[in-house]
Amino acid sequence: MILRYPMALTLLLLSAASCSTPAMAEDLEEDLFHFFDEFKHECVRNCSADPGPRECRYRIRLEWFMTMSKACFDCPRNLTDCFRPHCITGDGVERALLSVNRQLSGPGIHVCEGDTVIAEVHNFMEMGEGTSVHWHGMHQVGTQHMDGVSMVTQCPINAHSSFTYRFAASPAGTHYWHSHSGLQRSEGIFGPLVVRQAADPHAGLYDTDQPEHTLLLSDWFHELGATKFAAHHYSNGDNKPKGLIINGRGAFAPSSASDPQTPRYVLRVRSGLRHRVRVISNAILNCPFVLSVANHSLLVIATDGAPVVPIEVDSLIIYAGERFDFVLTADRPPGNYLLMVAGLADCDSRFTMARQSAIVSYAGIDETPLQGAGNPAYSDMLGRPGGRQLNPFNRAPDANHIDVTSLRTPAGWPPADHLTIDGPVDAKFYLAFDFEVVNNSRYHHPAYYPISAVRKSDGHLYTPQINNVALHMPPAPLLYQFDDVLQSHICNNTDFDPSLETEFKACHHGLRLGVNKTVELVLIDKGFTFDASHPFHLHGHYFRVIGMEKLGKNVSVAEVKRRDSAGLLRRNLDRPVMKDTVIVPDGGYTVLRFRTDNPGVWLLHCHLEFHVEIGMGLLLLVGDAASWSAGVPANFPRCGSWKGPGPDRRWQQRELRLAETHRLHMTALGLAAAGAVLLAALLSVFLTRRFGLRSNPVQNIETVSEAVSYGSLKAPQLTF
Ligand SMILES: [Cu+2]
Repeated sequence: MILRYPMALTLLLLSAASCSTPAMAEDLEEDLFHFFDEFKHECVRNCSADPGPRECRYRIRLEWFMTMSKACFDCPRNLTDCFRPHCITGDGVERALLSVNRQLSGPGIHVCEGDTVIAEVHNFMEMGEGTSVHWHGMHQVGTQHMDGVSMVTQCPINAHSSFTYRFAASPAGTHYWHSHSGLQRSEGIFGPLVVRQAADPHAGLYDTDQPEHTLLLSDWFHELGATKFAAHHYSNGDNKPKGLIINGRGAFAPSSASDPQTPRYVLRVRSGLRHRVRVISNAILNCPFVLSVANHSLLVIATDGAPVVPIEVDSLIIYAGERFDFVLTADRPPGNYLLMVAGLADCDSRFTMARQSAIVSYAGIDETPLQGAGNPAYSDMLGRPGGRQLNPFNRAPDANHIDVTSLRTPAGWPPADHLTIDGPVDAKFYLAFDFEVVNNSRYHHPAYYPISAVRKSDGHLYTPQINNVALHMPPAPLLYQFDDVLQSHICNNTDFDPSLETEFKACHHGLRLGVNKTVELVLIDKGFTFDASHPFHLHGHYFRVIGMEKLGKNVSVAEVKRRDSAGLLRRNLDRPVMKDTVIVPDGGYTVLRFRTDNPGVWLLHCHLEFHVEIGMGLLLLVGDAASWSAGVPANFPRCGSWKGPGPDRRWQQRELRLAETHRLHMTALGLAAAGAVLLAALLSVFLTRRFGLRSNPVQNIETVSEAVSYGSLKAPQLTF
């Protein structure tokens, strides 16, 4: 025991000496974190010149971290410090977060259509929570078990474990990835996913398409999402985001005018060139973003990955989960211009005025003087007054407010006509939602604090539900453990049982659909309780948005049905836009059509985190259970048995080789520094232990699965 300390000290000194060489610092960094540079990854390339396909490997490390941590040193007083490795600034306000590779946003994945994405997700979250990653926009044809929805398509990845996603990058376009477990998306687990294509129908409209021109927008709390969630659902905490970030950066109002501000994201452009800009909304709460660029117009060319007939606007509104691509032509006098994003609804001037900007900086112009200036007033960030706006918020369209039903898919696109939806409709469903006044047993104890006994100001909770049913997640992934889920707990209410208007119901909310059918969904936002807006996202498919209309402040299902019978619902079948996320006007409807050409269990849900978390979703069960599980590998991790597939073998081999190289390298340095064989051997033992620890997450699944049995599945007791 006594001897150990001097030895440890010697080793510490030695390793400190070794670390002082840049090469060693780099190796340690590579070894402990394996972070990749999103802009220099080998798969970032010109997809016309080099379409591939390639195998693109990524390592994603999820862990708790802090904004403005010690890694930020003297940021923001010293601006350079704000760009140090692992310095996550957010909007400059200190908070705990879940980080991906100690970055915010998580690193972007930029590939070409048809590449295989191989993403190894390591769960280093110390609080022990499970996780999963959803590839928002990927259709996962034939690989539905890679869709990343906990308890639908996979078991959560346990703490101290890893899981490798492997799927074909398709369809092309601007997408993103985010955690699909609990509230982790609100804590920071999200990043861009851009799939470029060899033959883009709009290639002639832009000169550059750089990964650096991808903008991931998010509302941003100044506390944990979990704290905000608990405060809002169990007490009278609000659900209004304070801040907003663009690519993980931004400046929040400082406490005094002399306080320096954290830097905003800089979008570098070149005079005279047309730049393709890709925008993604990771909105967590009801915070639609209006985006505009000072003195520049936006030529919108795609949404949710799919091309649209180009349309020029002054601003666009993007809802949670949506994506828009536009061409920004640098045709103004060289200078710095603000790209402005302002939050509407729960982020507007009645509440938090959440807003943020990025700096569009022309080549040769220094943007640093602007960095200290902070954001303009909220009212100056809403787009040019009287300007043309795409995707308006809760209002009827007119010449200056163009909703997405006015967008058209370019003629001849997509090349395959599998999305034809103008044939007969095989099945039609009305899906109506609102914040229902029901005694939600999760948040209102029926005896101690029923909804009827709690004042609104004390946290009386309205429950967002679809067809008066809350989606309660199954206790095992339906996709391949269908028989482990009680069939009686799968339900829906497409007949609108009136008793459920006042009685809370939760179940594995599901709708069975046949394969290769044309399905029409009429989404209705009844809008009686609040003026909210719910963006709906469908996994595994594109849909066509064929109709959308705001009918009034609110509307009943009966009224929409009556109008439909009378032929009064708007339907356009002339090249309607392809999307996977769409808004439903409050007090109105949106009509979608899609082909059920991708069998599996697919989530259709509101993309606001607090809403889906308490059940505003529906599972589309396309085809039969036997066909779903046939596509899932036999050794895929199961819930309740914890038998895992182990790591990707080739990846692991590469890891072992890498570790071996480091061992040799570090041993050699140890020898040189100490000049003693004995010490080198001790060092080697020390390092072996260290590296043994490092590779644990990779090996963990197998070790645990062989050693431990976790017993049988039990469904929790709820109101079914
Ligand atoms: Cu919602």
